[in-house]
Amino acid sequence: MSTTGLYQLTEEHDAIRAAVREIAERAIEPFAAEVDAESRYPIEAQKALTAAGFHATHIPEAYGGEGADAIATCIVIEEVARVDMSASLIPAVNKLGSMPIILSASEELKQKVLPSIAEGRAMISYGLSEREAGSDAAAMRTRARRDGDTWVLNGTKAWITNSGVSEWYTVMAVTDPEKRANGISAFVVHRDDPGFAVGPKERKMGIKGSPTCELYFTDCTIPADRIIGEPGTGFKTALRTLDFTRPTIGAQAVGVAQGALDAAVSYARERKQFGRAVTDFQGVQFMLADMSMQIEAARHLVYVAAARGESGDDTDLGRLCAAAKAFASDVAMKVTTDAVQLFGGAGYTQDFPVERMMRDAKITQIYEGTNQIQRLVIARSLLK
Ligand code: COS
Repeated sequence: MSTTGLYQLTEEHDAIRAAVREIAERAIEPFAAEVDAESRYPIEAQKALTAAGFHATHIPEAYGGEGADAIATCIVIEEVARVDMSASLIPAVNKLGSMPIILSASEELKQKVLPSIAEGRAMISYGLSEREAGSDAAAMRTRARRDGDTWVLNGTKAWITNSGVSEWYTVMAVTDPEKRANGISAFVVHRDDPGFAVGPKERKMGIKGSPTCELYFTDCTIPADRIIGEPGTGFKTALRTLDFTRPTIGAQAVGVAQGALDAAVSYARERKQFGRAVTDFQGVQFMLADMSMQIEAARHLVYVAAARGESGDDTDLGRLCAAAKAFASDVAMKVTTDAVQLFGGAGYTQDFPVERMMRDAKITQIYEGTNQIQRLVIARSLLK
């Protein structure tokens, strides 16, 4: 087992962080409370991120993208999540949806889909889960059968992030039911394809600005060349994708936790009780110190995992990325909960952002694999 995971932040990484922070604070944060309260899509964020080229920085230059490395992509997501987690799903899901194509699609399919995402003309979502196939993703029931020059899809996908606003969907479906995981294939579906429909929006606890819906496939017919890789390789592509994208959920978690800590520090500085600033009390100081310590540890683990994915050395990639996602999201839940606590009664109201941040943080422990599944992946790697 390799335990090394060196990374070096460059001046370019610092410049990206400064640029995204400026955009996030100017063009995204002012709308975050309203986006949450109205459960509406953060269109201002999409426009601002796209105008600055931060909506899908990971797309390689060969397809019109920025070709940013995995740490840079994490920094973008982290800085957006610091002010609005819903908006950070724009760059995060563009990476999740397109990674199967980047990893495994034919050159023709890459050329067809990736430039539209890089140029900001289209977004892409990822369709793996079903109501009865969440953690046990290989139990999916959506089917795809070959029919001449087409594939015909039937079934329903559930909890699909940014559905409705995305033009493209990477969809995993069973092509050979007898082979279970090795009988699953991956496809790219366009929202205008016949037989494709998006269901109503789920009413969620948090990330209310990011639409989550079911996808319906009713004899949905797509050209044969929209399959990603060979038939039967879709499940491996789906899991390998998650190895590369779980650090982005870690980055989201670090971002929302940092946002909550920053808000808690400024509130605690101003708040007076018992005739003095609450920051004079060690009980408050120790809470802030713990929050800072945990965020810093999570941030480094996320960058280590992201750098491992970038390095081409796949040793332990799954374990590191699962660890980064699980650790950072557990930190986000703890830190945002403590931030609400530090605000006292005010923290429980919608007058301050920490209430929203605590609700938003919860999903990072659930999506892209529950933290129980992350621990299973880590344990399997240790015990294999
Ligand atoms: N990369 C590539 N291939 C992988 C892989 C990975 N990270 N992990 C497993 N595989 C391969 C296995 O080697 C196996 O192939 P062979 O049969 O040829 O050996 C195949 O994929 C099936 O693997 P496995 O038997 O381990 O599958 P399981 O059904 O036991 O599922 C877990 C494994 C639970 C880890 C998987 O279903 C999972 O990650 N579930 C959570 C799904 C998830 O994250 N959902 C969120 C959706 S996105 S919001």
